[in-house]
Amino acid sequence: MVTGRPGPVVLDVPFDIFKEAAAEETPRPEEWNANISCRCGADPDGVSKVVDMLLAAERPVILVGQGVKYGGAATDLLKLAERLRLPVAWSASGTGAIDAHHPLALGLVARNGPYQANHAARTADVLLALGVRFDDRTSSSWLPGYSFTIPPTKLIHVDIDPDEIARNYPVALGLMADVRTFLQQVLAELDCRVGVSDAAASRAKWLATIDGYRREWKAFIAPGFAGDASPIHPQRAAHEIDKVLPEDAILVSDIGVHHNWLIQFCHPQRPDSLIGSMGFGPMGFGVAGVLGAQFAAPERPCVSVCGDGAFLMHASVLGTAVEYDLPVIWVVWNNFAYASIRGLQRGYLDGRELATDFRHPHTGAPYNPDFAAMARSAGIEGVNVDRPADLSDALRTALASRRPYLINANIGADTNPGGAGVWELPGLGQSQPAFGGRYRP
Ligand SMILES: Cc1ncc(C[n+]2csc(CCOP(=O)(O)OP(=O)(O)O)c2C)c(N)n1
Ligand SMILES: [Mg+2]
Repeated sequence: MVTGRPGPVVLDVPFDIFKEAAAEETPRPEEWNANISCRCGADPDGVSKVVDMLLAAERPVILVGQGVKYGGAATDLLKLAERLRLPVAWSASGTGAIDAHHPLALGLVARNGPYQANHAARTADVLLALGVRFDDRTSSSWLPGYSFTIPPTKLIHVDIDPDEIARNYPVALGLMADVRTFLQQVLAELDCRVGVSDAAASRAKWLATIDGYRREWKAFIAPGFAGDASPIHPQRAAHEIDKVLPEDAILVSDIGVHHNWLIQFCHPQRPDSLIGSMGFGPMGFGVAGVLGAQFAAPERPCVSVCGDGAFLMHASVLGTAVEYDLPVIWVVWNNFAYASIRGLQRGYLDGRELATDFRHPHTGAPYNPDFAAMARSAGIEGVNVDRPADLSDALRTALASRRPYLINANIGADTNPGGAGVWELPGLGQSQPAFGGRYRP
């Protein structure tokens, strides 16, 4: 689906259809699509109510999801946020909808989201949710007081898919609309109102409070940036990758614990700077998806960060990159484990582990095939790195080469990214936040 709520579609075509003649020439999809608009606006009374609520709010937060990115609404989001000085948090899928360096950017709301994002979202009096579906990770498994506290927080939920509205949380106001059209309606309504600049100015106290949360969180995570040890500390690895990537790079994440580190510690500047399959989560999305990103954006640097487990499942991509002359880069986050699953086993099964560690049968030492040598066997440059500075140097070299490149990075597996939220596996129990506690209004 390329209109409305976009998403993957399976087309199952029987073989005989391929050799049948079509009655007519197939029209060019972009030509007949161009005249179909799904950008429906919200009910005008609803827009007026939204503006009333935002102007009266004392602790407002905007929460953005995939709908803002797919809906091409990032520019209008920024206009609204700056006009009313509204802080913006995001779900994993909304990452990049606002430049993560922007002073109003709060970060990820999730079990592994930073304190300022989770705490602002869960103490907000009005939450304007745009194109978000409130999945379990974003919502700390819907346990109140960790990601959200709805109610008493008044939720304004805007989505193009009416099935999402009020599905996971009761709404104070639910509006079916295309997010970009809705934002333009709100901006137009603000043009007609008095007191807009007073409302924006009165936000100073709330923003200063949030800055305090941000400082507390920064002090909490500071030690993770410091270590130079080998294997590389995963927080440091995410940081080294983030600092080297140019503004126009597309980082395609795979599924696993590396993904949790990336979405917490990378600072994407554009809506498509950091992409992944955040919902269904199929391993291999990042290993192979980077080829698709490079096809779609031939001039931009495309970098996959993928787990060692997923890379081994999909190593055929090496040949495909050579055949199609795609200068993609893989950073194999080699932690010698299906580490995300091993973490769950350790956390929820009294420390018992099963088949999630990769070890040599005779020595018991961590084992994996030599991924760099695999790359070289395909005619692709492949290097091994063990230290943080070598990781950033290797990535710089890979980016400069404009040729396919594989960096096999030895990264620690025993630390998980902490956050201010939680997660519950039904029947198995609930994790505790690494920072802060439960908010009880
Ligand atoms: C195709 C597929 N199989 C299984 C899973 C369940 N799963 C999620 S993460 C994961 C382990 C990933 O290991 P790795 O690629 O090494 O990444 P890490 O967690 O170590 O960073 C598994 C098995 C999945 N998401 N997709
Ligand atoms: Mg792994």
